[in-house]
Amino acid sequence: QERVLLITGASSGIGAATARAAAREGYKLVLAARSSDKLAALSHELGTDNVLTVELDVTDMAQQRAMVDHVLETFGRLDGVFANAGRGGTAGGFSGADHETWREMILTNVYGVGLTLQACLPALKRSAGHVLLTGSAAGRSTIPGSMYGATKWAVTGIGYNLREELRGTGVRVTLIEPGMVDTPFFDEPPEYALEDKDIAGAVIYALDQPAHVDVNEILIRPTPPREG
Ligand code: NJP
Repeated sequence: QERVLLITGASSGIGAATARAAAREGYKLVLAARSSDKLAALSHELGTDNVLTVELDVTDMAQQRAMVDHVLETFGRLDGVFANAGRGGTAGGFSGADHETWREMILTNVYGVGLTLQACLPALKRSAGHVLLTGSAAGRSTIPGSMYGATKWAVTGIGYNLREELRGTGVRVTLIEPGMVDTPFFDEPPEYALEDKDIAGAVIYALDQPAHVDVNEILIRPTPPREG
């Protein structure tokens, strides 16, 4: 039976690259983000009938629940959720950053992940499915003045606490923790960075392990350039 994978933040970057990789692996896909035009273009590119696109703002619980209802009506099951939607922060540190940007970022990166989980967990428990979360290397280290990093520390905590809550259900939880990835997340390309498909490969690796293998977390950083 083909497995059904839902990806939030599927309209660009890591989420879109994961959709491409998962389509090659034969997954049925649910692609969710706010930009329905980009999702439609990606679905067209994938060229398969096994794709459902859903316009979703992860901060809206009614939309999250409607999405899961739509998934179950369409595919009858849900096997994996990649809670990947997220946004960056703003310069200025704790003394001076724009606090309205903080609000949007915390709502998207932390609250939105919680809502995706709450909406999806009943279906995932039925299928003994898999939760994957886009944390960050920034959720494992310190960045001076970074509220963004703090939101990703929260995602690390969600992963750990969720795994304990789900113990005995068969549902696995994997934290995907990228360093810099060259995606539209950045206005300017980073000096050196991973590619979005590098992260997609890690997601597929974790998903494709046999049921007795629980990949807890994958931390991936770009290799610094050779000197000299
Ligand atoms: O960035 P980008 P990435 N509701 O901007 C969606 C983390 N990360 O792929 O809604 C629903 O290409 C947005 O879609 P749209 C990062 O924190 C990155 O790099 O249409 N969706 C788009 O599909 C994030 O968690 C790096 O605007 C919402 C997607 O999120 C994840 O990787 C390093 C939304 C963002 O795609 C993917 O980011 C790292 C909302 N309210 C962690 N708000 C890196 N790039 O270096 C945004 O450690 N989206």
